Amino acid sequence: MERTLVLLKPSTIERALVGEIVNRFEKKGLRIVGMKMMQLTDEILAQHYAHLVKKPFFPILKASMMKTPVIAMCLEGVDAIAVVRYITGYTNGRKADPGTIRGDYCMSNQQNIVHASDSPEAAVEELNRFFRPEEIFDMGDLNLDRLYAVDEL
Ligand code: IDP
Ligand code: MG
Repeated sequence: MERTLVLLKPSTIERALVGEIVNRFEKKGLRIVGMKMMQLTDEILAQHYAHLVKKPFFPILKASMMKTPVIAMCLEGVDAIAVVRYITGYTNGRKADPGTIRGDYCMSNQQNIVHASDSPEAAVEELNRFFRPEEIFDMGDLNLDRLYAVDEL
């Protein structure tokens, strides 16, 4: 069982797509084990997008990520990190496959609806950055027998 971070970006909030995007992850069978609205800051974005701070588009990216609060989610499931990336789709919404969130809901390379952790290491680091331990909940066996075969758990 893995946990991964998803951020619903300001473009999702502004376009009133929160319910639709949350619905996609829920319907897939990923369990929401943490969820909160928060305003991002210069400091947290410099950490979160450390690999991009020197890119010419970083100031625009930062401003777009601070335009409204975001919704941070911790999603849980077998292989959740890879599954969430797959559902999210390619970074640029214009090139993302139809059926993926970015492919279905955006036209932008930057305002691309969601962030999703890209590796097990990133998931641990990012969940620690966005959530306190007590903000992530242990759901135990709830619904697992409906979501998986016994030998998948
Ligand atoms: P990812 O979100 O698919 O993991 P990253 O390369 O980690 O993609 O970039 C993080 C975010 O930075 C993207 O989701 C997008 O919002 C923005 N971004 C990445 N590359 C570009 C670019 O070339 N132009 C503008 N924004 C970009
Ligand atoms: Mg990334």
